[in-house]
Amino acid sequence: MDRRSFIKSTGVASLGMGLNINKTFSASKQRPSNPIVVATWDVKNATKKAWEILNSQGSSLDAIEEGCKVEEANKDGQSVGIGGLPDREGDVTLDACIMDYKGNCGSVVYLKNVKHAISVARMVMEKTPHVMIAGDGAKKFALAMGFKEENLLTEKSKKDWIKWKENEKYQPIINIENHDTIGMLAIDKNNNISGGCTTSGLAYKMQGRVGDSPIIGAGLFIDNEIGGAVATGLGEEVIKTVGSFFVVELMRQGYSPKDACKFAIERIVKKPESNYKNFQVGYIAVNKNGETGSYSIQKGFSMTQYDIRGNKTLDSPYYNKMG
Ligand code: SD4
Repeated sequence: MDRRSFIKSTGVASLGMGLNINKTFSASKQRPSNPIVVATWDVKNATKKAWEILNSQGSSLDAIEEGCKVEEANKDGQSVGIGGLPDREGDVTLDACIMDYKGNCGSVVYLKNVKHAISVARMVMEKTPHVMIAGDGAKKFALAMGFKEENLLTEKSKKDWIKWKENEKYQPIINIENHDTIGMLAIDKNNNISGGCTTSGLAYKMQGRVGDSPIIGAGLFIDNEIGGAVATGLGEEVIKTVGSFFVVELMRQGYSPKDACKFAIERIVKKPESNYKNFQVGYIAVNKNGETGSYSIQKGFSMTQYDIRGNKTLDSPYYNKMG
């Protein structure tokens, strides 16, 4: 089944193209008939876990946390949780954030030795008066909350890092094909939207570097009246355009999720002297109707969607047709 028939389009989308600037999303009172979860890249085990929770009356927030945890615990995934590729000094550092349907959010930055960064982010949201906690403080907080300290650098990631050190290319390598940083959006049976994002960031990043993934508005944004969006790829470019917030605000103006993602990608590639051919950014989005969409700069991005029709990974439309 191709994406066009898989993702139902509405008149609202085309009407909204650049016209309804101040219009509140007109279909926001409609309820989706089923829960739905979408995630960046091919992460069917993660969407399956989230779907099980959604389908048994669980909240979108629980679905997001448990779904993201599947990838964080997967040692073979080299851009999230345990097994994530380290920074240049060999340290694995995690960034994550979570946002619920009430507009609450929590985030951890530069977290070491605790694999479930998404759960720590949720604890920041629920147990502290703050939104972001970083570095040593984040780890201290996690351990105080009962999280287990463990070595996140697997033998495979250590080997890859040692090999990388032979040349030590200063530029981060943007592997556009095999990311598994996970950004996830879910709507539950009560029609409430939550989202999360968790990553070990760019492989071999400078020590202390933080990407878009833990930054609310850049890596993730949820507005329960409108929808949600989450980003993957070169975080610096997402931060510069406050990408996920932008996608949600475009949906508020009436853009379909796919068109909103496309517009936000074009904002990046059309910047003066953009070197977009050398990096990847991808967005996925869902609106209050349960319509979904994605768009990326390069070929190779995908979105996994689990709804009543099943668990499917869909190739994303993309901007750079020249390769
Ligand atoms: C970052 N956006 O740290 C993340 C990396 C990523 O798939 O998404 N990788 O910039």
